[in-house]
Order: sequence, then structure tokens, then C-alpha cells
Amino acid sequence: MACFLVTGGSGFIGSHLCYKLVQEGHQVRVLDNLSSGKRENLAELGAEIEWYEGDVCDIEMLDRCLEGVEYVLHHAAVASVQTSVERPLFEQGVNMVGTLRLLESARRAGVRRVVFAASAAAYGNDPRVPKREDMLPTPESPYAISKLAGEHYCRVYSTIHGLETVCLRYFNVFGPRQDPASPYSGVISIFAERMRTGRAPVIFGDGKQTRDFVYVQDVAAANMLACRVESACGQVYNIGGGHSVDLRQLVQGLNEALGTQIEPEFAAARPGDVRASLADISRARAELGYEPQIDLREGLRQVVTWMQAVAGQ
Ligand code: UD2
Repeated sequence: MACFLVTGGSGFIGSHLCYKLVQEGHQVRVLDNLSSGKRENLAELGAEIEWYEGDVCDIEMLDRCLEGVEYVLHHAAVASVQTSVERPLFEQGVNMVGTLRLLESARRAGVRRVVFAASAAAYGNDPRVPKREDMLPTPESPYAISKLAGEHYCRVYSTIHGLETVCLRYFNVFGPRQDPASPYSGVISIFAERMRTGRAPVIFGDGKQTRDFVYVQDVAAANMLACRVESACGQVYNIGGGHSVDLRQLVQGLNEALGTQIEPEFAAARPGDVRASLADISRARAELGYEPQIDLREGLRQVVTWMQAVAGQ
């Protein structure tokens, strides 16, 4: 049993990390300012987590909740490319400076390892697929810059201060508890909610853009491996499903999961949209022992089941 801090623990990915950690018998603390996370995401865990409502930029708070912590899963962030374009100083303050503050407090507190939620946004619009970690990053938004800067801070804290860090570049994460109400949410939750309620999904562009969707529980498993594997320290790993589909195929997959036959509508392409995204996960496979367990078809079924359950409550 170890003591973990999950920053952003009441968010979509963070909450899945908390459930997994509790299941594995660990002591879990959550730091979250509830800017996008929800307390009810952790409702079933009740007193099994120690709750700290606060900001990742608040150094006193960080010092308090890091006392005695061995592992940090750092997922607190402004998780929106669009917000980073509209409010770059705010976003950099949270994602870049917040990460630096966290690393600094973690180093002082004697934390053993920090796992950082990095992003495939680092690859930008480089048309080459699959994306390999050794490709030159080309960040195209303040969000991508801050996530990439976070990776560099992690690496530098590993080499200079001996604070172990591992960066996981997430591709398109999906699964239960991804909020379909937010316009910045993932396409799967948005489409699933529309289609479940009989509305057509709206595809931005021609629908031939591809994405590598990775199920949130596979992401949680990757975090556990990143804590355990000694040689992962100072490294960056792609965490995707290792397959890609285009948005038309995604709509088809949702029709299968829902038992519907809804045709998509089309709207103007989103400016700056990435055309093709696919993770080369061979490094994570070889070094972490990472292997996605839930394919898109099964994952879509899980999302639909969750949405139906929430709607029926
Ligand atoms: C993902 C990440 C983002 C950043 C980026 C880096 C998510 C939710 N976002 O953005 O944080 O890391 O990758 O490249 O994982 N779409 C529609 N209709 C809709 C909503 C979306 O057609 O109602 C399209 C959208 O134009 C895009 C695709 O679906 O082509 C995926 O959109 P997204 O917002 O889920 O994720 P993405 O890849 O833009």
C-alpha cells in the first residue's frame, strides 16, 4: 500500500484513477478546485479518499496535501485547447506554472515519483502517422505548449533533482464520466449523448479525420505501470489505443452500440483541426508492459450503458 495524490482527481480521467487506486488498496488523496471536476464523480468512494478542495497553483495547499505522499498522478489542468487560445495567460498559469509549482513542492516533500498527464497535442499538425515519441514536437496552441513545457519540466526535475517523473502523452481518451454537456468535451461523449436522445451528431468537416481513441481504464492502467516500472523514470510514452478510426466510422460504431441508424449532419471544419492522429504505442508496450484491453466497440458499449444508467436515475 502506498500513498497517492491525484491532482484533478474529481475530473473525468482523475476519478477513474481514484477508483483504481482504492480498488488496489492504496491510500488516496485528491486535490481539485472543482473548476471542471465534480464531487459526485467520486461519490461511491466516500471516506476512502482524503479530499483537498484547492488549486494546484496554491503552494501552501500543495505543501499540505503532499506531506507523506509517495506518488503523484498530476491531472489537474485546463483541459481545453479553445480556452488556451481565448485565455492563454490563465491557461499557462494553471497548466505550465501549476505543473512547475507541483514539481517544486513534490521535490521538497520527498515524493518518489510524479506521473504527468501530457498530451498528443505535442505532435500538432505534423501529417505523419503513427506518432512516435521521437518525432519533433510542433505545438500549435498555447495548450500544446504548456503540456510540452510540463514534459520538459518533468524531465529536468528528474535529471537535476532526482525526482522521478514519467510523462504519458494521452491520445483521445473516452469512457464513462466524460461530461457530454461541455462543448469542449470529447467527441464520443458528445455524439453518444445526441444519438441516445435521437438527435443527429454534427461532424465538423468531411468526417474523414481520424483519431486514436483510448479507453479511460486503459489510461488508468498505464498510470499504474508508470509508477511501478523502474526504467520509466524521465521518459515520455504515447498512450493511445494503437488504432484509428474516422468520424464516419465512429458514428457507425455508436449506431451499433445504441441499436440506431442515425445519419450524421455536417458543419464547417473546426479551424486548426488535426487531420490524422494515431499513436505508435510500441515504446509503452515494450518498456511499460502497456497493452490496451478495451477496444473501441466494447468501450462504446460501456459509454452507452453508463449514459443510459445516468439518464434513468
Ligand atoms: C484532442 C484533445 C485535446 C488535445 C488535442 C490535440 C479531447 C477531448 N481533446 O482534441 O485536449 O489534446 O486532441 O490534438 O481528447 N468533432 C465533431 N463534432 C463535435 C465534436 C468534435 O466533428 O461535436 C470532431 C473534431 O472536429 C475533431 C474530432 O471530432 O476532428 C475529435 O474532437 P475532440 O474535441 O474530441 O478531440 P481533438 O482530437 O480535437
